[in-house]
Amino acid sequence: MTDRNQAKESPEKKAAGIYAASLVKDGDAVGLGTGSTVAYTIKELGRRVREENLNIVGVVTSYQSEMIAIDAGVPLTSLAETPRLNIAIDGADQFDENLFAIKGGGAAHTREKIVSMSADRFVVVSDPAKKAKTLSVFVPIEVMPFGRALVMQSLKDIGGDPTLRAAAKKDGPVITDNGNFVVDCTFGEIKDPKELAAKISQIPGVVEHGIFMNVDEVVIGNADGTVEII
Ligand code: ABF
Repeated sequence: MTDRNQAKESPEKKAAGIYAASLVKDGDAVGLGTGSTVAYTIKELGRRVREENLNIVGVVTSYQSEMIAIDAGVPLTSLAETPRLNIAIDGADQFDENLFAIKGGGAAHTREKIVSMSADRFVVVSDPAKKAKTLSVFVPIEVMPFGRALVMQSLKDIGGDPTLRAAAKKDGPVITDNGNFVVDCTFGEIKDPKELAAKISQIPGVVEHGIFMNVDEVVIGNADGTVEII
């Protein structure tokens, strides 16, 4: 990756990302998430492959992570070849103390959900700012372009305020790695993430929403390099 593609250094994200790489064991198949926090994990795994002869295979969740993993020298495979993973590591947009999380700010949550659900252990890496008492950030929803009008109306019907995500610096919508649109929908404070997840999943045209209920632990990095695990 060129410098232009690199996110601003964050000591908190770095601490969490690097610590999570230490959870990966020799022989593991590893799900590699998307985003600036897990990018530290992928690079650290590459270092361990080179310097410690760590023998692993990774499954990526996006083209972005694929490029970082190739650059870092992490050997890759696919879920078709390796359907069961030992561990998956990924970022999040927000999480609560019950380990419900919202993901999809990077428009990769459908693959992230498939990969994380294929893993025996799903670890989220984060900076402290993403911890919330109650989830409240917008829920990213990947939507089949053909169904977008119905999805937008149905989200309003269940109390949401949906916006079609626009591509940065371009006219037109964001297109996911799967060729779909993303609708970002605010619901205010999400008191019951499970119930909301079920309601969104019922809408025809919804490919996948960004509410995750399968997080096993969250590694929160601090600026001094330490981590907290919940
Ligand atoms: C992905 O990257 C997304 O699901 C989530 O939206 C985002 C996390 O962002 P970052 O680690 O860049 O803060 O995991």
